[in-house]
Amino acid sequence: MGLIAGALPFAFDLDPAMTAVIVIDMQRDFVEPGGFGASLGNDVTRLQAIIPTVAALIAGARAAGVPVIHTRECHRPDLSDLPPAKRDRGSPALRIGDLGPMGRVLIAGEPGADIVPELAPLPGEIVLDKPGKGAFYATSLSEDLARLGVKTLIFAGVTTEVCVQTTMREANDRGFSCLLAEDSTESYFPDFKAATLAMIRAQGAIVGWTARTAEILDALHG
Ligand code: TIU
Repeated sequence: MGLIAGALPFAFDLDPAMTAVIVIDMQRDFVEPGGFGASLGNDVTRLQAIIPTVAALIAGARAAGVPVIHTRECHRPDLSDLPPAKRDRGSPALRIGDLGPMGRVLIAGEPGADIVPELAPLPGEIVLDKPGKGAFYATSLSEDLARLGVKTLIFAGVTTEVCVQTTMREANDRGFSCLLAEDSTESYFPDFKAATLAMIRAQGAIVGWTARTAEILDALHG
């Protein structure tokens, strides 16, 4: 059991034997120019900057025998899992399913939907394709976590206030203890990231805890 004394809003007990790291949507479509994130008018360089920190978190989890679960926000090529209400938003010039510089935007199997090469899953790691913002909706995540005996989730990935926060809230409602690695997550909007960290740990960890990646790594190996 590793104690993260500096976690907020108060110390967090981490038992690596019951923990998994979940890396949300570190896909080219969100962090590289020409993808979905850029098509929405966002500056993707903010998101690129966390790749080394996320890589360190993943490496530390693997070394500690903690499962790493990767998610990808993407849709089937026939768009059967893309609600019109989702497709009809965003940029009219480059919508989900349209052909962009990295293939069809947010479509499974296209280059843009791939996880960035620096964070590539290892053979045998769970990779979940998810049509929603939350990773529990329309995926096998609940069953996977039950099979692994996981009770605690460490969150990393993008974007903090969209897919990361949605998944944390889903996990919190399902009884998981949730810890967000605050420097392994990023938003296109600094104010939104700060607000998300604050609202997660407000009211006595109403959604979960936050801590820096280095402290989490210490606890994983403590
Ligand atoms: N646009 C934005 O901030 N995020 C997303 O659309 N998806 C995820 O957060 N993965």
